[in-house]
Amino acid sequence: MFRNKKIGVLGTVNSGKTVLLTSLLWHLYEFSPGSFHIGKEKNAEIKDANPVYELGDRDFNYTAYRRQFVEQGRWPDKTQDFAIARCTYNRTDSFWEHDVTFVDIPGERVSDVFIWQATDYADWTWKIERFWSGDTNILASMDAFKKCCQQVETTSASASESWDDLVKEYRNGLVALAGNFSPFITPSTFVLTTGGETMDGLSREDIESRPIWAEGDFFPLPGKWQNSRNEVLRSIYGRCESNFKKYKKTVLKPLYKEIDECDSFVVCVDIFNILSSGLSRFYQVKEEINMFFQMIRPSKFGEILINAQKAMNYIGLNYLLPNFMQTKPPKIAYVATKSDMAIPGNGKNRLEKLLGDLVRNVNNSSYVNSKLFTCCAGKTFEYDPDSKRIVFLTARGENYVSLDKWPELPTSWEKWDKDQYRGFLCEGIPLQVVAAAPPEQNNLDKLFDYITGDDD
Ligand SMILES: Nc1nc2c(ncn2[C@@H]2O[C@H](COP(=O)(O)OP(=O)(O)O)[C@@H](O)[C@H]2O)c(=O)[nH]1
Ligand SMILES: [Mg+2]
Repeated sequence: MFRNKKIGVLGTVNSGKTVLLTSLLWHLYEFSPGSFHIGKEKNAEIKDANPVYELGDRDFNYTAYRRQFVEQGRWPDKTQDFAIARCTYNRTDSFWEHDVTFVDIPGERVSDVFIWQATDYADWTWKIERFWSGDTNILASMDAFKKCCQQVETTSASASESWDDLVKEYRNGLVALAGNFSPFITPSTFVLTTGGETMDGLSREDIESRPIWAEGDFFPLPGKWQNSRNEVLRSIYGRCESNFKKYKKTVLKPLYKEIDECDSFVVCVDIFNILSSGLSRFYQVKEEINMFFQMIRPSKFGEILINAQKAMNYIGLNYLLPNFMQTKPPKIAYVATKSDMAIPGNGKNRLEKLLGDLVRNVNNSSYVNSKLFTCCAGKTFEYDPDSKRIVFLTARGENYVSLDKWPELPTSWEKWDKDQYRGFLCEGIPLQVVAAAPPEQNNLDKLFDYITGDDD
């Protein structure tokens, strides 16, 4: 008998989702009791773990990622915006056969929630307009675009010239929002293409020619253009409308459908990146997680369902609910990733506290079960107490930082100086890959037990 579960892994680009999944699958497929401790007694074992490939271009590319680790000492490449990993396995402490699917969800797409919820393009432009008017940062960033819209209404320029002007101004607006770590960059393909490319390392020229969406740009236009007597305005409006429709269908629908089917979620947060990026980044990540559970609201997290479950459980009549509703509360595992960067001493406790403070009030429902984790999926930084140095490998060989140069985590999200945390930006290669065994992990096993288990 199979026990099926679908688990969403949510996080902004570089929060560590792909490495976490690669490392987890690796530990399952090449299980070794000494390096992955699961079960009540911490001595259960995984048997017969096998990948299930069936989705073609959406399959999580485990084999390639693992090979990059082992043969090239490289972190996984970014090749797709979202991916799905499915596997089956047995556990020595369970008689079920487990069939678990992980969905790697880019947090950036959460910004598109207004596109997703709009009934059509006109509805979206109206909602966006209303939303923008309450946010001074967005208004400032989009000021030139709005002026450009007004200009287009009065100019005699051709449709294609006006189109190019509008694209340029909207793109500039998005660039400004991205620079401020706004959580509302939509369409989000501008910051994360469907091929997984971000804006990191792009030159100014690259950015100036970067499409908003490679399949067809679009942006919110004044509603009155739809039925305007000016043919140019009508045609520009029509073009946006049709690209909007296509975007919703091809970029958002497949992803949001997966999200809706998830039973539980792992939310990956890179605290080190937030500390070295500043307060705006903090709000961006917080808002993204908030919007995900409150606006996208995956089915299992819906108020109505949860209230029904709660009430029926309370009066002991759970069996009266239809089968699909007789489930345990959905789970959220909040994970501070890359925990090897927190050095022993102040490290893990502060990391967990910062994570807890960041996600507080995200999900107030008492029927959702949530838990905090600090995880390392591939140990990269190691403290050597003899030399009092943090040692790590890079593509050019071994490197180190002395302990007093390594940033100490703050105790809270009070005002902090991001420059103080620049040290967290240094990159290493996971230490274990040289031996080709699964990367050394920390708490990945605990996370796995929690999120795939039936207790708690
Ligand atoms: N030190 C450390 N760095 C990590 C770990 N996991 C990921 N990273 C770093 O974070 C980067 C982004 O990870 P990735 O999984 O690709 O992020 P994604 O964009 O969320 O899928 C990697 O290239 C590594 O540099 C970890 O466990 N420890
Ligand atoms: Mg990834």
